[in-house]
Order: sequence, then C-alpha cells, then structure tokens
Amino acid sequence: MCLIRRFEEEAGRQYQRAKAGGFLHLAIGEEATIVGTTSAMRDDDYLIGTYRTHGHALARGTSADAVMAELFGRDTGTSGGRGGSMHIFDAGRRFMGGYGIVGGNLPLAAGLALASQYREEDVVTVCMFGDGASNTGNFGETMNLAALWKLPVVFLVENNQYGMGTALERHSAVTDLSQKAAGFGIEGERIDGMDVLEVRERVGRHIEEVREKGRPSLVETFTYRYRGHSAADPEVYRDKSEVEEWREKDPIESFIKVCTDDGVLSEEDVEAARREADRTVEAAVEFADGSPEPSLDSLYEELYVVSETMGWYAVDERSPEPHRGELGEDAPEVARGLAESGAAHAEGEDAEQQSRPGVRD
Ligand SMILES: Cc1ncc(C[n+]2csc(CCOP(=O)(O)OP(=O)(O)O)c2C)c(N)n1
Ligand SMILES: [Mg+2]
Repeated sequence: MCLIRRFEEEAGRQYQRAKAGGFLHLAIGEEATIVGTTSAMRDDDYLIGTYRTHGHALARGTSADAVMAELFGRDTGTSGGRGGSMHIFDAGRRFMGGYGIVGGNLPLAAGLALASQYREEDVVTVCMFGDGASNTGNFGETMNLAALWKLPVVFLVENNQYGMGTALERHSAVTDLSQKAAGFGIEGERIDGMDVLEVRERVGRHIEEVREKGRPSLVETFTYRYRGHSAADPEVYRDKSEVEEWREKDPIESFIKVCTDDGVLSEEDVEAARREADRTVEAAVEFADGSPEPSLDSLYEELYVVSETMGWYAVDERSPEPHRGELGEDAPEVARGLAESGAAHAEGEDAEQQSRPGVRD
C-alpha cells in the first residue's frame, strides 16, 4: 500500500511536469481495496480492472519501472508505451488491463471466466469496476450470463461514491450496490473497503466460494478517492471537509496502527517500508525517463486489424500531406514528418504481412 501511494503521488507530479501524457486517474485512498483483494488471489487467478489501475498492476507484482514507463509512453512500459495510464496490462501476471470504457471490462471478465470453465481450470476471475459502472447496460447483461452459465467471477465494485462528479445517490437508484445483481440471482455483500484486513478476509472468502461452487458473486467495497476523478478535476461537487473526514480513515495509517499496536511492526519497520517505497519510485522515474520512446518504424505494429481492407485502408492510402486532425497549428512539420514516415513504412510492407496479430504478452 505504501508503494502504491508513493507511486501515485509521484505519477501526479510527473503528470504536472508533462512527463506523463494522456489522462491520469489516481486511486489514492483506495489502496486497501486493491491490496486486500489481490493478496487473497492465487497467482493463476485473473484480475481485470478499469482506467484507475496503476496500483492493481503493482499489487500483482508488475514492476514500478514498467508501470511508470507506460505512463511516460516509453517502449519499456507494460504496453510498449502505446496505452498510457488507462491501459496498464501484464498478461504474464494475469493482470488483464486497463480499460477506458466504463463497464467495458465486465463482459471481458465473463469471457475470461468462460475460458477457465471450458478448460476445466479452477481459476477465478476478479473483475473490479466503479460504482458508476454498475449503471451500465454491460453490468446487467454480464450478470445475467455469468449467473446463467455459472461463471467463476467475483465482481467487485470499488464504490468510491462518485462517478466523475456525480455522487452515488444522484446516479444510482439503488445505493446499496451489493444488492444490484440480486435480480439475477447473484448474492452480494458490502464491506469496509478502507480496512485491508477485512477486504482480504471477506474477498478471500468470496474467491474461494466461487472457486468451489463455480458461480459468480458480488462484493461492494465502500471506499473513497482523495484526489479528483482525473488530474483535470476542479472538484466543485464535494466539500473539502468530506475529503478530510475520509482521510481520517486512511487505509495505510490505520493498518500501521493495527500492526504497531499488536507489536507486529516497529516504528523502524514502518520507516524502512516507506523509504523502500521512495527508493523504488525514484528509480522508476529514472528508468522511465531514460527509456526510449517507441521507434517510428513501429508506428503501425500491433494494431488490431478488423479486415484487410478496413484495417489497411488507413495505412495504404496515406499520402505525405498532413491529414485532417494532424494540422496542429504549431506542429505542421511534425505532422508531415509522421505522415511521410507512415506512408514510407506502409509501402515497404508486402501483402503477406498485412494482418499481423496484435498480441503482446
Ligand atoms: C461507456 C462510458 N461512458 C462514459 C465514460 C466517461 N467516464 C469516464 S470515467 C466515468 C465515471 C465512472 O465512475 P465509476 O464507475 O464510479 O469509476 P471511478 O472513476 O469512480 O473509479 C465516466 C462517466 C466512459 N469512459 N465510458
Ligand atoms: Mg466511482
């Protein structure tokens, strides 16, 4: 939890310095939900999340170097620098992303679980998503099929009480989200998402029950994000005092207190953990900064091609002039350079290479 907190604070800083591009969503405050859950999973269980998942990847064991490099858009990042903050992915550790579409990961989780069921593996998929995502059509459709086909998924709502700037009671007709799949026959439970031990224990129980009984369940962790929805959020929808109240329940500080009160950790142990997190994150920034950007030659690699005609239309028909959307007022030369390189690269490709599978593991 210390590492995740420190990593995300630094990611926020690097974003302000424009080292990290695109969007940036931080889960500061939600660490107990993340770590409690992942600590109860087996290595061969699948985890799939949203666009707020730096911590999920770190908790699954992905290196801070690779996650930071992804934020920096570098070749050494988890997705080769092509995804950025919202698309962290580590198939080797069965962390299956990283998605920008709210609720988009739910049907994918059902697919992962269907694959495990088909292969007769006793693997559980944990699907983490936000309170806002529980309002999407994907939620109902996925709950129905998951229940009908008895898919081994733990659906876990990270209820941080807001979908962007809209509070839970303003966006969901039923605010006890643990009940939201009851109509599909899926039982749910609401737990304290700020208490890492409770999350570990209760989610662990759900995971093992799903593994044994081979049918889905739902957990709602009640938690809070201290920062805005994304890096560009003026936070006009909530009072600072509300944030302060939740900071009082800080998952890291509460856990430290439990551990020191019980004599499991000393003050020195805690300091050592914090220092180690500092060092790991400093090294990650250095690593990311020193890593190369993806080469221009690789611009068209690993694209998902729908069909030969559709997929390659955009590449084959490129002409050297800047195209619509490339006419950045201050950068026409850059746009022209990119267009020329893209056209040259496309020319060099022969027909048999036209449908490369876009899988990176
Ligand atoms: C299908 C879809 N609709 C709208 C958006 C815009 N959007 C991005 S994040 C977000 C809020 C989602 O809130 P929640 O599910 O509670 O997750 P949180 O951001 O709180 O982790 C919205 C509406 C989107 N990305 N995808
Ligand atoms: Mg939310």
